[in-house]
Amino acid sequence: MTKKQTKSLVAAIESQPTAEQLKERIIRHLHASLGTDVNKASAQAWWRATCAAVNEVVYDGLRTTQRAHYEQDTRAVHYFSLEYLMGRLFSNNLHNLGLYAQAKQALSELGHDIAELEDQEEDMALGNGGLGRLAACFIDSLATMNLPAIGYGIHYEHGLFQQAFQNGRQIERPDSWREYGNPWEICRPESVQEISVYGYVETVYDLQGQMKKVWHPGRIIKGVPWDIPVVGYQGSSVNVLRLWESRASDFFNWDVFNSGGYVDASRENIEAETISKVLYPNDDTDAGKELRLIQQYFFCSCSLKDIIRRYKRSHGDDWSQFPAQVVIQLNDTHPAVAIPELMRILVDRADMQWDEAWAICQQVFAYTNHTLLPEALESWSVRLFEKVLPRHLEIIYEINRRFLLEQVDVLWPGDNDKKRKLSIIEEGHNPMVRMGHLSVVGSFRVNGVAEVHSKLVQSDLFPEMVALWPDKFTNVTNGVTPRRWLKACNPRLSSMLDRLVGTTWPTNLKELAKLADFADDARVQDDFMAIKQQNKADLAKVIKELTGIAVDPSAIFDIQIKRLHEYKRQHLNLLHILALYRRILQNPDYDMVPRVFIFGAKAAPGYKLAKEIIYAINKVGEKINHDKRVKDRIKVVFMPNYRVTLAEKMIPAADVSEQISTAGKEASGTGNMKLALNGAITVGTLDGANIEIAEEVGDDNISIFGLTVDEVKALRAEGYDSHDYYHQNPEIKAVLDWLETDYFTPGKPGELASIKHSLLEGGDPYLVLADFESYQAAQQKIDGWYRDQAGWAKKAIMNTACVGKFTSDRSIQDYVDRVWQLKPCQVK
Ligand code: 475
Repeated sequence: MTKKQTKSLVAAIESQPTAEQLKERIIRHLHASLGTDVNKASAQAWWRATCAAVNEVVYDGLRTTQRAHYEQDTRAVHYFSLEYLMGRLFSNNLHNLGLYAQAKQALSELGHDIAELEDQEEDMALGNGGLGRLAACFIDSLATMNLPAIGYGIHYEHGLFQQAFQNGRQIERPDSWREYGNPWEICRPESVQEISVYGYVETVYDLQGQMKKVWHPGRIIKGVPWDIPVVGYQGSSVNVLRLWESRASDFFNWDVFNSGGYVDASRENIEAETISKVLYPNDDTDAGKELRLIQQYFFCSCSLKDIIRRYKRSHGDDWSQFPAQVVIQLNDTHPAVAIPELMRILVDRADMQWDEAWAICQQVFAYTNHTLLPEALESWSVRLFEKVLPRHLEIIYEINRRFLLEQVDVLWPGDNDKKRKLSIIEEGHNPMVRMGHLSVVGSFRVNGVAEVHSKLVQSDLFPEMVALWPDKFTNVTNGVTPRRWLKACNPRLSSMLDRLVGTTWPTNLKELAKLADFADDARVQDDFMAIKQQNKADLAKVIKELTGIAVDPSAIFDIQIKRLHEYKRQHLNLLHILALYRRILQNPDYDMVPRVFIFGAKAAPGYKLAKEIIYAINKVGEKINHDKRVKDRIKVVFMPNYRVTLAEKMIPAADVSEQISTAGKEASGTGNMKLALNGAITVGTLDGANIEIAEEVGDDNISIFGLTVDEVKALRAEGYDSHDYYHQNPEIKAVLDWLETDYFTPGKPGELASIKHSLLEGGDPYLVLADFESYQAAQQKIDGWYRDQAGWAKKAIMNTACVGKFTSDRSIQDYVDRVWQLKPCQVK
């Protein structure tokens, strides 16, 4: 080969494939990878062939990135999370590779609509909600910013359940996202790990008379890694999300098999495979189940061993560089068992002294708190811990003993109350391991996810820990990736932004601020509103398909999308809808801008009241949607099976964003950011990141209502009685009483009464009635604003212009500066 030929070959490999080349590749994969033909291939086969063609580019990037990280021996962050809510990868990967237009053209020339092929992909829904989606946004930003990073998690066979409605009630079906294989994942049998659980600990003395602890495990399980390439935007790095699948260990089962226990052996097989079978569907509650603890330990142990294997490749048995090379971010306390596991590996396996090992641990781990809800704070019964991880319990006791002696007793000598409060072990009839305490003690940095939340973590959750280690605590406000949540999901608005502010906003979201100069420009206002209108028309079609409900795109689209939880107060939204409906019935000419109230939410399968709220919204919706007297001023839509893919269709079409949690309860919220970015106006409380959104967009461009964190505390302190509001506000009384009749559930009075009861006899724990009046005023304000279309357009534009802060790239930069101390690694 001549020099010239070599050069052009290299250029061809490095340059992006053209539409023509993509076409060839797609057909080649149709033949060679899928064994089918252009004439008989199904849509599914076309989609798979296209994925395979795209993967040729992805794998190039993957190899180059991994080689660069290895050769430069980079420090890397290891993100430990039980959840990754990835959604679909097809259009995301195409956008990030800059291949979307080419692929669209290639497919169209082959007779296929790219949007139809996109629908062939199942969502990768390996998470519950905010915490899982945040992890997905973060790994997108890490790759885009060329930061050496690897995400570790569990390769669940079944992700979050699929939701359907049966007579208005939620029913759950298993999610089988990879029943026929997933084209984005690569199995890596060469990197299998084995982990142990159960058994007992033996104390032995070695030849020097040194005491040693030996754990004799009761069960060995194999962890098989699946790698999902994470493609950074615009040809930057391709990082890896490594998810562990559990299998029975060959080694262990041979023993059982040989001793005649064939049936036992297959039972153990099934038990081992159960570990990665299913994602726990609880968002914000602690499951406390043995299998959940095993899940947590399984993936932490596999991941740590994987990290150590890679470290040893460059550093052998010299541990001194370990903290310089490795930082591990714990996504909430769910992976906190990694702390005693690393101690076990260092002390028991690498024969390190305790102090040296502990010094390493405390330089490696950092912990993010995502919730203050007491029911979500993880704790494990000591008895269960001892059964599953006997050696780890001993290590936790030792961590705790030293902590109480060397830290707590030094600052507060002889103060047993402090010891009781700070102890990692909660004493009592059924002693518990407090995973939050363990995480704080074992980490060098602890952060909350919005300013107000980080303050509350310090003042209300861990005040004594702050006294011990003031510098440990910090804030990193959440963010979302603008590649998925604007560029890919809202192509119309994206092209307009490209025209007005230039094309660098996807990686430099502050550029959107330039849009503010056009906020008063009538042409820009018209364009912005026209785009919103088209997006709403698209969503109206989806609504019709999924629910049969016809909605008018010229109405206000008012959207509340998030997990269903009392603290998020979907029932406050419902009470307001009921109040409006009642006003219409009382006054047929009641003047309001027509509004479509759209919900999307899954309830945890065991969360009764949450399911009742879904049922109530569906029943009230049925009645209102069919009531001729309403004259289409109100429509109520509950979208079934809310998930990332549906969010991508709803968010670009929102006029109003409902962010109405009780102040102090929503750690941050991230849907609030996505909606504002796409030009929706927030109706919100001063909670979580709403506060920071309000600071950015200004009071004219957001409708704030309700009690503040301090007012909530004060009201509770003086003794909140929801009955006062019920008796004083006739509208509240009327709509609550309405729920007890059979008006919305003909022939079945009382079916919706549980909501009323929770708000009265139940004490209204989330102050729904206290905030009702100010909520309805905030809604009235929205109604007034919308009547002035130019004024509304300006507000919407200002929302998009002013939320550049909330890109996950900024969050990641904050983590780099405040926690990880990482450097980018140029790959090309
Ligand atoms: C917060 N999930 C949002 C978001 O920081 C915040 C809890 C237990 C078990 C399984 N999942 C959970 C959460 O705690 C969670 O999703 N928290 C959310 O994290 C990202 O924006 O306010 O509620």
